[in-house]
Amino acid sequence: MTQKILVLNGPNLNLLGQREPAVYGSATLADVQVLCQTACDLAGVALEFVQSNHEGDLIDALHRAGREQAAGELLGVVFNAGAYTHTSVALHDAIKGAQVTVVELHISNVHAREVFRHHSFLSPAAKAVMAGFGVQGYPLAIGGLLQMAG
Ligand code: CA2
Repeated sequence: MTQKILVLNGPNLNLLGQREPAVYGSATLADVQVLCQTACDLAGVALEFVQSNHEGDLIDALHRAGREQAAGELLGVVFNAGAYTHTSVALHDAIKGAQVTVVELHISNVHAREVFRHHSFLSPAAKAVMAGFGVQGYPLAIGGLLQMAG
């Protein structure tokens, strides 16, 4: 059975490439999906790529991912929760409750930015954290998940 990786993107990431190129670069979310697909193709795993602006949808996706991981169908999740990173106890609880392997990802180096971006509710529940590699962080995080699973 081909295993799968879920790349999950939170609020406003659908705007990637359209604004704030100095912070996030000029690649669009569609470009990011191509980067992820290429990394997964090379590794022989399937990719599910999801973006939602809604916290509840992200929680549902994590619960589903936990069930799929328990069934041996999913290796883990690369999760850019956007600004919910800094606000959401519910997403923290969802990662813990679903017992799903999550790599927390940020395009920018959140620690070099405003103080309100320095705290993450997700990091204590995540297996690993990646920040500041731009959109290349996505294939790097996929590689990390594969190494951990391997
Ligand atoms: O660096 C990251 O990937 C972030 O998760 C991105 C979030 C931000 O709130 C986090 O602190 C760090 C913002 C995502 C919204 O991205 C936009 C992209 C282009 C234009 C406007 C927003």
